[in-house]
Amino acid sequence: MSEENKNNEEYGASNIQVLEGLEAVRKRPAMYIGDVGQKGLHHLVYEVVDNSIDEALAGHCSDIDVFINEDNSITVKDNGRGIPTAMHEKEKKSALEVVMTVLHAGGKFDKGSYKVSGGLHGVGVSCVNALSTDLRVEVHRGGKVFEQEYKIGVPQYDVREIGTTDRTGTEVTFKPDLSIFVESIYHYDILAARLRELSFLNKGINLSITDLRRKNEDGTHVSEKFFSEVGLQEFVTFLDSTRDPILDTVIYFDGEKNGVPVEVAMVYNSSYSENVHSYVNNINTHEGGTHLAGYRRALTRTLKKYADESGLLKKVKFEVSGDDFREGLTAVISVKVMEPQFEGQTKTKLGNKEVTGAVDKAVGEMLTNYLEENPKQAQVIVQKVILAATARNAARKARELVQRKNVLSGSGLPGKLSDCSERDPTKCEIYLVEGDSAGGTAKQGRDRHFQAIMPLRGKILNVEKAMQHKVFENEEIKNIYKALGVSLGTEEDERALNTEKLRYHKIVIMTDADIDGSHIATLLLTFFFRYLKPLVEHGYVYIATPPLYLLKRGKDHRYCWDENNRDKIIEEMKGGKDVNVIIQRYKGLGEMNASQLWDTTMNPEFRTLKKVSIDSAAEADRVFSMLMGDDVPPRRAFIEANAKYANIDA
Ligand code: 0RA
Repeated sequence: MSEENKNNEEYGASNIQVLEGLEAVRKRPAMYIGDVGQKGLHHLVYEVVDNSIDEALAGHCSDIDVFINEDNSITVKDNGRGIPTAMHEKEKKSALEVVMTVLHAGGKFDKGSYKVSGGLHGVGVSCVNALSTDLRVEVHRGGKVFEQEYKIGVPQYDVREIGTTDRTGTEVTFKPDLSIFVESIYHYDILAARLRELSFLNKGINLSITDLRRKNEDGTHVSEKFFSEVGLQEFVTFLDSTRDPILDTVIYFDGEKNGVPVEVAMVYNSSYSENVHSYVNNINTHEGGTHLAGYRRALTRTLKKYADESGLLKKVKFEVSGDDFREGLTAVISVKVMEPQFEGQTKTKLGNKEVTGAVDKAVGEMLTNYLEENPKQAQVIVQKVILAATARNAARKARELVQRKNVLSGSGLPGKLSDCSERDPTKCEIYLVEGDSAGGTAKQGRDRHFQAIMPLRGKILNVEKAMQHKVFENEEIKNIYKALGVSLGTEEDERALNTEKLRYHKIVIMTDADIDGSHIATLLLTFFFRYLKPLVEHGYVYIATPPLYLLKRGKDHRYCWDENNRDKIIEEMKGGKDVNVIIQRYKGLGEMNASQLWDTTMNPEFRTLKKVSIDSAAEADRVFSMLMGDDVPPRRAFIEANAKYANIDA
């Protein structure tokens, strides 16, 4: 066989492999990017940005700019070295084409570099390419500009030179394939939150986002820049910006232990909740893992030792537990691991055993130094721990009372619950309804076969401001636990939640479409986020969307959910004639009768339920503490900015 033929054959073979790889991605996109909803759609952007972050971590890139283009496509531009364009020996095509079309090819070129980014699914840019109807890459490298375009991952021509340049970098523009994704719109806020998070996690990189679909009043496009000089120190301060700090500095470590880069920052505030966020290779490890274990071990050991030696614990008559050291603690732990093993239900739990020791060492050292150098602050921490231990002791008693009552009261279901007859939790729904009167309507309107109704009286407790024992003593909250069938954790881990006996896989919050209703929904969401988080993470929590208007013209009755829709329907109903359509504005659920409520809000065939999800645990944490905290101005600003999403008449 001539050399040329052989090459052709290899070229053909590698092309077929490429097509097979990309085909696999298109057949089972969820396997590669998690899902094909809003998360997956945004994940495409992270996947591309991660490549640029890697280039920055390798020390070759300082600026990464993201654009949401007018047609809802995305451009990610960096000033790195540019993806190599030379012929790739084995594949017999440009390295650029290989990176863009072969699964997992991205990182393999640059052996020396510390490739730790690469996203949760770590699939690389080729996967984004396979899931895009159109993708264009432009590389500035060696004084030349190169480009290549693809359709659903298939190159439209060989990599070509299109000009000269005096800079280096890579620019990728892609348009998601909407025959694959069920969501199509990019949300500025979601992308901005992730870029902000990335800026904190990777100090020294200039990140920006620009929304070319929207303009400010002054004519410029909506845009933000993110840059963090001091990394996680700024992150914890940002997370705690609406809480009251009790220390005057951030406790911080940045270095390498046992060959593992570890960065940790922590602060204490006057609240009762623990907010520890952990990251591995820039991925939020929701389920924790070995790095978190190392952190907790060192925190408890070091603080306990200090507290014991200080003699401050002498007066405390009961055992101080690990939890007591973490009340009011906000911390971020970020490690970079070469070959991370991700475990757990959502693959966000770090399994690498060697990391525990590394983080333990780092945190032990950081805290020991801090306590030695800051005796006044150390006192403040120990006092806080004693307070927490005292409260926990009281909480334990309250909880035991709840647990005993659960056992004693027969079926253990609250009297206010109108249960459904179905017993398979996957088919069951529970509506948490604002007020007894709406509860009554919902009870009449529901399908009692699979829908349970639980009316809630007025405003439930603001758990953000309450000590744990107050939460467990609260009647309304006890009833929710009982109705759901989840039990409170045991003493070792108070926040552990037993969800095996969960009685409903849809938990629907149904409140009035007014300011009070939104407030009640927010209080409930705060409670779910802080005390029943696994239910939110599993996607069991929903928000009902009752209609805002009923339009009547004779026998023609129509519902609508927003103003635009209302005006359109009015025109339709008029049919060009000058008749005035009757408009009824619903403020409360109570204004609807049972069949209207069923038709519009509860009937699975017609209703819209909003699934509650946590895109960024850190951002959710900050928002909840802000919404439920004492500081009014940031709350007002948030509500004003988001009212349009929530149908609130502010
Ligand atoms: C491999 C090798 C080199 C650069 C890159 C990958 C690279 C990839 C991406 C993806 C987005 N932006 C990027 N920037 C760079 C360079 C190897 C060298 O120049 O020696």
